[in-house]
Amino acid sequence: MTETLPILYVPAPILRQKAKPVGTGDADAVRALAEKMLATMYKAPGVGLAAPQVGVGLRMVVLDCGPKDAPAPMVLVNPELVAASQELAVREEGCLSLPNQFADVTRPYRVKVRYLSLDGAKQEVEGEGLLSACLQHEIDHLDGKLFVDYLSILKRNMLLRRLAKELKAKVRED
Ligand code: GNR
Ligand code: NI
Repeated sequence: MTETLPILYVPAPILRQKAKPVGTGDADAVRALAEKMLATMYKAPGVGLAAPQVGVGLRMVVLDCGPKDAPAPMVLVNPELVAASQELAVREEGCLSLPNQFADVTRPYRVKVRYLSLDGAKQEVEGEGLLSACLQHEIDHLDGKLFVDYLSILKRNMLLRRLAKELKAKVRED
């Protein structure tokens, strides 16, 4: 079994910082990190995970938006949003860094993302629905952005206060 990594919660400062592009030199380390990130994501469980959520300030994300009975892991190195539809969609989102908190978020319905595979090959993926929301949510993490940033100040503050209260209660439990 692959080692999993602790997931950082808001307000960990790295979640608000811009992650750095993955260089060409660190192929083995990046491959090892990808494997640990996938194991961490599946264990959580979640449909995506960005490196800053496990304390690594690199532009790398893992995703699996496939059906449960057919795992479809993806690793995206240096992903970039290159196109987004005019059409928008509302979806309930959660985030492993804001456990148990959910809210409706409006984003482009369809997006195109360019990235490098673990082999350094240029790739493109187009997604709609859950995959689209997930791609955007993960790329946001690399820019220090969280889904609560799309909410009204009132909703955001309510959610962040509830999170702080629940995390405090959780620490008292341990
Ligand atoms: O598990 C997750 N579910 C989810 C649902 C809707 C839109 C985005 C996501 S990503 C999230 C995991 C996570 O926090 N990734 O950064
Ligand atoms: Ni997230």
